[in-house]
Amino acid sequence: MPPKLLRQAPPGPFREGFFRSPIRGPVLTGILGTILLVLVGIVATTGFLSHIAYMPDLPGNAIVPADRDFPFTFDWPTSPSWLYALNQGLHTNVGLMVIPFLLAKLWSVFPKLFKWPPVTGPADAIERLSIALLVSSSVFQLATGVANAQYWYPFKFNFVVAHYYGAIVFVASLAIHVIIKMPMVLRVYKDREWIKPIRQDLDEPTISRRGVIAFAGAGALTLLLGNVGQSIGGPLRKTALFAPRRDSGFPVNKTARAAGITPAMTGPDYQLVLRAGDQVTAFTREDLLALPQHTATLPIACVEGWSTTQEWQGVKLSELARRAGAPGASQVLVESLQEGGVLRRASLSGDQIAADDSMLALKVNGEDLSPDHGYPARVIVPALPGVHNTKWVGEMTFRA
Ligand SMILES: Nc1nc2c(c(=O)[nH]1)N[C@H]1C(S)=C(S)[C@@H](COP(=O)(O)O)O[C@H]1N2
Ligand SMILES: [Mo]
Repeated sequence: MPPKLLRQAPPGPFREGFFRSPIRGPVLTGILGTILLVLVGIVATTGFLSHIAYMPDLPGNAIVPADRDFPFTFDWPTSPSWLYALNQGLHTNVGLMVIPFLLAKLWSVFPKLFKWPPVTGPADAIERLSIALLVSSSVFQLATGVANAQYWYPFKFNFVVAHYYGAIVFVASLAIHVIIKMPMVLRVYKDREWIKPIRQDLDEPTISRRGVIAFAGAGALTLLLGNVGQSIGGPLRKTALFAPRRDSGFPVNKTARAAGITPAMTGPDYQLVLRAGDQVTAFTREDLLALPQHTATLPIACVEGWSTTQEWQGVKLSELARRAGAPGASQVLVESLQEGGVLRRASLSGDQIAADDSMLALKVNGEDLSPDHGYPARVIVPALPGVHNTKWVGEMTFRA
């Protein structure tokens, strides 16, 4: 028996019958939960795959390298070239589609927030705690994801670190939730009796259950149509009304000015320094242009979900490895002339160096790279996240 104080619910939303809609209940919540489970399954899978493909040297991570050491490289495949664009297109677009369904589901269970007494025992307390974690981590993941894709950084923490650990909390609390609720959801699909309202004294419905699901579905479709153009790129980018910088066919992630790249750094004195063991080799841009040139049409696919496909021309990374004195190199650390920022360097695995189309691009669409797109030279590798396409490359350190 709970203490006397807890037996009588306080007035307002804590009293049964306060919420009047008869369509709330296990059926609506169960169906919305099933839809969300499928969508969130895609978002979580592609999210962790993206993290594997990116493998940043996270601060506070065990793989953080000593100065000039290599961040951990993962041997993410290099073909098909659109692999990462597809992965991240799914992650960001399906992630957006989650929002209306999550809102509908939260509406469907809202009265439970005012359950009285608030906890009935230890098992109930653990379940409610896991739901609190699930709701807050879902909101956190969606809010930080959308903010990042919109180039809006209202938060002070590092996005990649926060979004990654947020995902772990989310998946763990989701697993607990699914295990606890699965029997109820299965019953929804088996037992049609549940369709009847649980209480008879509520108001007449103003919308059907199907109506709620269709309404959330229409919201999801609207978000999808307003964003997917930037994932596909090309002329479709213009249809992406919700996406930032949709007017540019060839978006710029960070301008040369924002990265602190001055004309003096990229002028006649520019040199690309290649290192392999004790060997140091330097190339001017003229020297690089005199090497065998390779041309390939490849996308840049940003973690933020946009992609753009262009025709690149430059020197194959395998050729540079040979010139550096490390033919068949197993890793390379690429460093930008840019002085600060986590994106100033990236590392590539042996297969990624060896891939036929991997290159240090000097030109795009037949013209010199523009300062914002990485002049004098930038990395372009197939199938990898945009973060590996380091701009304004100053040094490459090969490991045999
Ligand atoms: N030095 C440097 N290289 C960089 C970046 C950066 O901030 N600094 N951004 C990366 C990211 S996140 C992407 S998506 C691509 C974008 O290339 P673009 O600006 O030419 O479209 O460049 C990559 N190369
Ligand atoms: Mo990016």
